[in-house]
Amino acid sequence: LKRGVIISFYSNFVIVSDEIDRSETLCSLRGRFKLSNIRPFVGDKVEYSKDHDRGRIESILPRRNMIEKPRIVNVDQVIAVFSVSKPDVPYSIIDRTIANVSRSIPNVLVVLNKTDITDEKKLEEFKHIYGVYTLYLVSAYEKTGIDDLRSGLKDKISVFAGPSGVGKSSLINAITDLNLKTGLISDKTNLGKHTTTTVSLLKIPNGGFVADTPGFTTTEFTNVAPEEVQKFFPEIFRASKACAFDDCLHEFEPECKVKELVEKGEIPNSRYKNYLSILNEIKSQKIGDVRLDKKR
Ligand SMILES: Nc1nc2c(ncn2[C@@H]2O[C@H](COP(=O)(O)OP(=O)(O)OP(=O)(O)O)[C@@H](O)[C@H]2O)c(=O)[nH]1
Ligand SMILES: [Mg+2]
Ligand SMILES: [Zn+2]
Repeated sequence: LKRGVIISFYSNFVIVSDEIDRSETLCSLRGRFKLSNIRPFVGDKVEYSKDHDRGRIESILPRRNMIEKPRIVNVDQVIAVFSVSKPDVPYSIIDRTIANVSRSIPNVLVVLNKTDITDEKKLEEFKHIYGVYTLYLVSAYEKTGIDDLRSGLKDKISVFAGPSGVGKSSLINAITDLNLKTGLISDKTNLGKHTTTTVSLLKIPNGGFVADTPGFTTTEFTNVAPEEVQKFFPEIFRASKACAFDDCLHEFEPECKVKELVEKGEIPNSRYKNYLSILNEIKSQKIGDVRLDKKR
């Protein structure tokens, strides 16, 4: 049996990209597999058999993780894309977005796009605030930083996320060879009338896959415990180990390392402020929940 990754999903078929030579095979879900009642998703690592040009999925290997809307499994990292010029995305939205995506996929890389229209002062500020992350400063227009970014994506499944208009699709176009995207479906088969039912993984020429996800980014926080919020701020979480109290939330507690580092300017003020804002939002939700419970 061969192994590969499901890169797109059609009504009764999937396209599998081979693990070794990356060749694409149209695979059916018939046979033994269909009986097992497990639905495959984009990103699934599969075993498949091949007879002439047609393939058949035989089994799905265990999944490592899953994101919803759109559904993708086995995601290695999220590429959180922002701009601070046209649109000038506020740091509060940037921090909420990063916090939110890192709930499902802890490995977050940060990209600042549109550096061609961003002044030096804003660039430096962004680098200072988000230096705790693996950071790429790029321009999809001028194609600067694209090779670096592409090497950060090599051999991985990366999902792009971020506010509307920051240039996610433009960057994905710059990174991938878009001719590959539709090649198999439109040229070699008669599946033209089938439309994709979910997102597709796009091949990066040097290795790896990317997915564009307009719907992935929400800024709502539900089902998060107050003590979890700091985990979405790596510099705060790191410092928290040196707080006097194990359950320190870095608000009013004494001997708090986080507050000390904020005062020294080693943790950016905006990061701390946005941490507190998410924390308080979650706490007020909890209070709301308790009140509801009492009424019942
Ligand atoms: N100046 C400049 N403009 C850019 C750059 N990259 C993208 N744009 C422009 O920004 C606008 C939005 O780009 P998209 O790639 O559609 O943004 P997106 O993040 O995919 O947006 P959604 O699909 O709505 O989430 C377009 O007009 C692009 O031409 C860049 O590097 N520099
Ligand atoms: Mg887009
Ligand atoms: Zn603390």
